[in-house]
Amino acid sequence: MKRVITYGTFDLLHYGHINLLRRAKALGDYLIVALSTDEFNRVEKNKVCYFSYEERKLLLEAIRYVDLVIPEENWEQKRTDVHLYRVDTFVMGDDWTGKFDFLKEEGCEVVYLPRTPEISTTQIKTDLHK
Ligand code: C2G
Repeated sequence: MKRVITYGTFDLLHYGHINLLRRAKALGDYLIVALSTDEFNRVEKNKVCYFSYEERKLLLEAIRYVDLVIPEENWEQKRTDVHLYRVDTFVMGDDWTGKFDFLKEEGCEVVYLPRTPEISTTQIKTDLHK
């Protein structure tokens, strides 16, 4: 049972997120998504989500690739999460390349996957505003 984890806000869920989650799940048997809480988004990522944590969690739990959704409340929890959840592989989109390599020290494989280029929540909001 190979366990994979990834982190993110996943607001205005779109096919770029789904592409990431599908490929992350393909790297193992069980995919955990650590979902940024509203507080973490606001304070640490300067993001105001359209959907609340509970709504974003509901959406993610409906995705066939996702096995468990946990809260992401701070930047530091990754180091303990990988032990707490017995994670084999940590996955992020390649906009984060290099940023989480320290997790290799915790015995975790670190994989950065290419982002889906043409879609983003910002782009969606801009287009809808036109
Ligand atoms: N993503 C992607 N392609 C896109 C948009 C997003 O592959 N077109 C990926 C991102 O690279 C990330 C995941 O989908 O791996 C979630 O994206 P966000 O919700 O924007 O996550 P982010 O704000 O980068 O938060 O501690 C890590 C942070 O919580 C990551």
